[in-house]
Amino acid sequence: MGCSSQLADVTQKRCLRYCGSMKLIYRTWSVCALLGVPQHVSAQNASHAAHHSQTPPTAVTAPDAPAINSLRDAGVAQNIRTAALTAIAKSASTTVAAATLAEIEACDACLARNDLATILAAQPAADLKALAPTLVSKASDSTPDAGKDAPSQSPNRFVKAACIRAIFSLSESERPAAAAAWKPIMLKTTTVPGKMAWDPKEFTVAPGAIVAIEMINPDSMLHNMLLCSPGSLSEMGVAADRMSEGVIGKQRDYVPDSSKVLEIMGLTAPNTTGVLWFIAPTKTGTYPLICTYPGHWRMMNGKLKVQ
Ligand SMILES: [Cu+2]
Repeated sequence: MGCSSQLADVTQKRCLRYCGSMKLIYRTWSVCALLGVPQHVSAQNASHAAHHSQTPPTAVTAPDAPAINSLRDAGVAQNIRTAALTAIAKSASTTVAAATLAEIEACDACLARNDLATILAAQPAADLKALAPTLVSKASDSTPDAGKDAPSQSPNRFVKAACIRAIFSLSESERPAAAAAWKPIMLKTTTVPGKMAWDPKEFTVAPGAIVAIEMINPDSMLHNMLLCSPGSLSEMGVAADRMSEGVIGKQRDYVPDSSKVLEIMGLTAPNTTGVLWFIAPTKTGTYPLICTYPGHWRMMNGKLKVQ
């Protein structure tokens, strides 16, 4: 066998191997197409994907931004979150309420925590009553937040606030006895149309108090409300303004990626009401309340005095 025929032989073998691989890839692809196998078909996958991969079950994508995780990120419509939670609940043969609580616990300090708490509180009373013993035990768990010197940002406080909020969404006669000891401070403010302001804008609460702020938005603009670390108003405001430049800011509801953001009431549409339940910081001080919609913070800020 000459040199040229050897070369032809090798080339032919490679070609056959290549064609074989392509056929296999094509056949696999065709079978998948025929079976209609989507990328994230099962709820189990949805749950798994939500926590362990970059590709969430119901991703909102944009060309120059990472995929949004419907269970962890801000800027996701509530119906998308609810669909993901419903899929998880179905696969685990549990209620959406139980699945949502599990996600809140897995969330730690994720940007979706208040939205998830809203979904939990909106679940049917029968499901919340069934979950009540768990909600009470988690709400009463004082381990990480106990004591004056405990960190004021323990992620556990999000779980506690969500559980208390869910219990208080039940009518008084439906609540477990333990709830009688909880005295939430119900605060209310209204956005002033065209003024980029809240009325009122200053509140005082005790350290560690259970607080609910309701923000009624009769304005024609979107507004949010973030509780941030003392002295961080300008830093958070500038960070928020910077988020107006790319699509990521919009996707994240203009919530700066900072540990100084303590509590998040997401963007609240015109003529709707936002609600934020939280456990007040254990450290006394003046905590800024900020609307981080770009351009709003200089005028639209307030104070939560913890004393
Ligand atoms: Cu605003």
